[in-house]
Amino acid sequence: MNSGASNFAQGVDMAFYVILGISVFFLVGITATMIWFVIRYNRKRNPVAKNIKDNTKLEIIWTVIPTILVLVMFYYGWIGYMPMKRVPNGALEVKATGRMWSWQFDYENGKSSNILVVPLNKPVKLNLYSPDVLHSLYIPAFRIKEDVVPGLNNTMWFTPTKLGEYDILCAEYCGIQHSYMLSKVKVISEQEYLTWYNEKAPESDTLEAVGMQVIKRLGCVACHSQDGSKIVGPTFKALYGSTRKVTLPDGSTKEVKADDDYIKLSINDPNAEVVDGYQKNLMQSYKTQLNDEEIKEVIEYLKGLK
Ligand code: HEC
Ligand SMILES: [Cu+2]
Repeated sequence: MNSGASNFAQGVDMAFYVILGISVFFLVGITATMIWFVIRYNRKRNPVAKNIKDNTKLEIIWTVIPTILVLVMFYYGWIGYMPMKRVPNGALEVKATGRMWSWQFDYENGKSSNILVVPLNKPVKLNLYSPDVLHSLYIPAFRIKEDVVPGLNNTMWFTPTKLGEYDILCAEYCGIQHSYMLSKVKVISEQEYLTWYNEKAPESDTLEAVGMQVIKRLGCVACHSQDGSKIVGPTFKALYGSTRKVTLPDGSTKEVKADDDYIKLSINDPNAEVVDGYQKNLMQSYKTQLNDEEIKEVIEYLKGLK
């Protein structure tokens, strides 16, 4: 195990080693005693079995010692865990969105990123949000993990104590591409962080290029390929202008042409017209996450994908 890169690493590692130590002690102790008993009390050495009556002293010892050991484990677990629930005032707040199947981090000035960028030695508070199913944000190097639950405002916090890049994983099975829900947390100096935080994303001049950024940022590409292959949803390639059969909520089907209105409907209300051969309820509505302008940009991008 590496030495950890946040303020919680020491407490969590301590609890881990204490419990590991106690477990190893008993594994060795019990195994050795067992082997000794097998030899000492086998039938050759001890032909007549003896009935041993209760022994109060022994019973007190084997009640008190394990109780103390369990409390020791609880104590180290508790002092490692408690600080995780006390967010310091003035922590840098970042909204962390976990969705099928990507992470997105939104900063207070509107900056948005698929990796988490944080300044060294500053407390960071993550406000966890899921628009679809249960996810869990896990940063092993920081020794922290918290569920990202739809409809619940969970939070987590940490202070990064080492420069570098560390893995972010989803630790709650959330569908077929769960294992690809990877990201990074990048810990940089405060100076570099301020530069990063204040730099504007390079302005793309065409709607089409902005549309591609929207699709990447929101992780649509986890379900929609751009090269014609079928993943969870239909490919984006040559989608615009083509015709498809869709199923309406009442079960009837119809043919539709993928024009602007259809694409807008597909994004805002995916279950209104479900493409033949695909499952409904997999894609969530992006109504609250994409405005009309951004939808227009996405449409422009789709038009270009011949
Ligand atoms: C979790 C997987 C998933 C994600 C993420 C997702 N979609 Fe979908 N999408 C689907 C599925 C499945 C369908 C087909 C069923 C349906 O029509 O609802 C679909 C259908 C569509 C269609 C209609 C396609 C066609 O061939 O008629 C469009 C357009 C679309 N999605 C756009 C988007 C955009 C834009 C995003 C990102 C903002 C996105 N999707 C994110 C799964 C997803
Ligand atoms: Cu997940």
